[in-house]
Amino acid sequence: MSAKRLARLHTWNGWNLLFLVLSGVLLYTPALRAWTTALRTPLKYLHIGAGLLSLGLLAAYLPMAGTHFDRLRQRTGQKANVVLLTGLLLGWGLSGALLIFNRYLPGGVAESSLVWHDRLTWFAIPWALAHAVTRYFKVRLFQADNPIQEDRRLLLTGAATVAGAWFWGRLGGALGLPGMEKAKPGYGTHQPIEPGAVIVPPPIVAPTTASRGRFRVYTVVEPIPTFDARTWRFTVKGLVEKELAFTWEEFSRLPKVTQVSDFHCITGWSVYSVTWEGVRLSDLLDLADVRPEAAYVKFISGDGVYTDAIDLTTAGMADVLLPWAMDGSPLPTALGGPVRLVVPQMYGYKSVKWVQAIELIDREHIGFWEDLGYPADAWLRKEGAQDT
Ligand SMILES: Nc1nc2c(c(=O)[nH]1)N[C@H]1C(S)=C(S)[C@@H](COP(=O)(O)O)O[C@H]1N2
Ligand SMILES: [Mo]
Repeated sequence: MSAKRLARLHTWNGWNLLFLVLSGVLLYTPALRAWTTALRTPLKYLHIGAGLLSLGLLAAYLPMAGTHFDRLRQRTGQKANVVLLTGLLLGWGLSGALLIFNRYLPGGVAESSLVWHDRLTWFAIPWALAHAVTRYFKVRLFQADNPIQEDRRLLLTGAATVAGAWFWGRLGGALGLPGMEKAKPGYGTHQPIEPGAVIVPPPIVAPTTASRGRFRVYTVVEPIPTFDARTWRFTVKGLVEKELAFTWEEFSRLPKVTQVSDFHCITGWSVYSVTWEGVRLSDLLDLADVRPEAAYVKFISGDGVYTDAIDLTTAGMADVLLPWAMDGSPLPTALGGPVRLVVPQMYGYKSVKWVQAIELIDREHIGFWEDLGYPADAWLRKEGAQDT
C-alpha cells in the first residue's frame, strides 16, 4: 500500500463528498426548488453518478484497509474517522440505491430511505466540517504522535461534531429542511383567502383520522402565489359544451365529497390518510358537458407556470378531487389553497396546486416536470391503471 495512493483516494473522496452534499442539498431543499427547476434532472443523475463513484473509491480503499489500520496503530481518532466514513458511505449507498428504485418498492421503504439519506447528510455536514478544520487546515491542537493527546483530540472532534449536529438540527428544524422537520407541520396560514373578503365559509367536516407525515412545500415560482377571494375565478374551458366560471363562493358550494387518501411524491416522501374535501373532478366535468373530441384534461395553476394533464379515463376516477379543505381546515395556501388537484394513485407532480383553470383538449399535454425529465407514466404502480 502506498501512502501516495491513500492520499489520492482521500482527496478524491473529499471533493466527491463535497459535490454529493452540495448537489443533495440543492435537490432536496424545498425552498430551492424554484431556482433549480431546469437543473434538477441532470443534477439528479450527476448526484447518482457521484454516489456510485464514492462507492467505487470505497471499494478501492477496502483492500488497503487492513494495512492502513496496522499503520494507524493507536491513532484511535483516525481509525474512528475511517470507520465512520465507511458507515456513512454504505448508509448513503444503500438508502440511495433504494431511492432510485423506490417506484418498485413498498411505500414505507422509499420513505425511510429518504429520511435516512437525509439524516446521514445532516449528521455528516458538521462532522466533515470538524474533520476539515482539524485536518485539512492542519490546526493541530495537540501532538498527534502521543496516544493520550490523540485521545483528547478524538474527544474534541467528537464533541465538536455532536455540538455541530445539535446546532444544525435546531437550524434545520427551524428552516424545515427535509428529514429534520418537527413532528407537527406548520404550513403557514390556513386562510387561503384575503381577510375582509365577504365569503360564506363552506362547512368542513372534522376529520375522523389525522394525517400522518408532512408535506414538503413545493413551488416552482417564488413567492408562493396568494389569491383574493373577491377576484378569484375558476374556469372550465376548451372542448366542452358549456364553459364554466365560478367565484370562490360558487365553487365552494359545488357538491362536496370527503375522502381519505395517501399522497406520494416521487422523491420518496409520503403523507398518509389525508382527509380531502372538495369537488370530484368527474362531477365538475359533467356540469361542463365534455365534448366527444376531448381526450385529456389540462390543469392550469394560478402561479402562471405549472401545468399538467391526465387522460379522460383517469379524470373519471372517483378519487380524483379538487379539494379546498384538508384535515378539517381550509386548504393552506402553501399546499395549493384555495383549490388544488389531488390524484392519489399518481405521483404528486400530477397534483397541480393553485388550480384556476381546467381545459379540455384533444391531445396529450406534457406537464411542467415531465418536460424537465420526470416520467410520463406517473402511476404509483402500473396496476393502478386498472383501478377505479
Ligand atoms: N403549482 C404547483 N403545483 C405542484 C408543484 C409545484 O411546484 N407547483 N409541485 C408538485 C409536486 S412535485 C408535488 S410532490 C406536490 C407537492 O405538494 P405539496 O407542495 O402540497 O407538498 O405538488 C405538485 N404540484
Ligand atoms: Mo413531487
